[in-house]
Amino acid sequence: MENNMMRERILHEFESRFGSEPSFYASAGRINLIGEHTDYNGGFVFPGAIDKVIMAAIAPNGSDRVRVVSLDLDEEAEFGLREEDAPSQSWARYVFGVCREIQKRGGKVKGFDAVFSGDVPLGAGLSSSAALESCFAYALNDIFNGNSIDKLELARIGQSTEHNYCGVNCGIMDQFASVMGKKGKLIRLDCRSMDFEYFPFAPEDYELILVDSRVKHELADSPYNKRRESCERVAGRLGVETLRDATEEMLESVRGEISDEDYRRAKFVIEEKERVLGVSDALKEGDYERVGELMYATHRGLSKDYEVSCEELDFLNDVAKECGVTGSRIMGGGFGGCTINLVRKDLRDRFVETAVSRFKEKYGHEPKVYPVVISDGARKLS
Ligand code: GAF
Repeated sequence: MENNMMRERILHEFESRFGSEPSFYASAGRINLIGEHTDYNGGFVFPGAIDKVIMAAIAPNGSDRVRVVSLDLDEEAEFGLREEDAPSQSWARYVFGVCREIQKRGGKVKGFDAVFSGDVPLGAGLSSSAALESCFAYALNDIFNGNSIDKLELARIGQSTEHNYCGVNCGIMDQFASVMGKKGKLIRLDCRSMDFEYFPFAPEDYELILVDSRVKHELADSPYNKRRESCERVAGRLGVETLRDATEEMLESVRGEISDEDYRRAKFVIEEKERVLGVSDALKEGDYERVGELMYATHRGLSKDYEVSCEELDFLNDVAKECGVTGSRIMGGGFGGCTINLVRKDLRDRFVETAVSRFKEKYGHEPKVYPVVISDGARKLS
């Protein structure tokens, strides 16, 4: 949806429901070039914000109540700002969680009215939830706190919202990318030190294409949390804080004492850490073929060792390989959603046509295809 159209619809709804004059904020979904399930292991990730956003109109209402409308779901929630006021709708818990996490950090939140909408596809692994959290965290920091909370803390507010109000024990990658994203730039983030570097990403001969299997991915109560538990168990066994500090040799030395499943989970994470560093070097040298090889290796690891793929995503990965696509892999938490594909521009149309027709032939519905446009993260709209 064009952002202007989205804004018009939101404004129309806001005016007819609340009658006051709102400010507008937006934050983005994200992609990740490489570095999957490494964030909660203290490793490296390589995300960027995209041109798909959650946008909200917000105005203080002088009360201690929050009234929020989700335009896309056509639902409204109203809640207070104490812990016992948590709303029951799962989408509203993201907004409530952000309010509470700001308050827990000593920040201010008073009553407000809000209407939001978005074009980040839900359950596609593009982190619509981080976009929603970041949008409200950024807005409430601006409206009630004079922007005194720094941006990294805004990302942490979103992450704590997931942990404490939404049941997902996620890492920091999605919220970080959503808050810190910059147009045309990917971010290599070290999730242990939180040091980060922006990498311009605009290769002349390649583009990034997402192919969405439309297998819905839902991280709450999913095996996502179990993956994290496996990693923490192995780190505990090795006596290190996170698997960031583990090596293949260390893992081999305890192989007989841990389950085969935990062994494979940890093996993936240790290998993935090296792949992200390999991609950073390859990007600096403009070696996109090497970037692609590492992406395929990540897919194999996510599918065979980390076991977060599914038949449809493995199929899309195979089709990409057969078409000669440079790099392809499942992206995000897994269990459905998209593959991310690094495709030579001259191959783009043939790949997209083949992927869509072969997928439809096998699964009876077309996958969705999105070109990736690396864009700005959380912001106030003028
Ligand atoms: C999800 C989580 F929210 C992230 O923190 C990250 O772990 C990702 O899965 C896997 O890399 O998007």
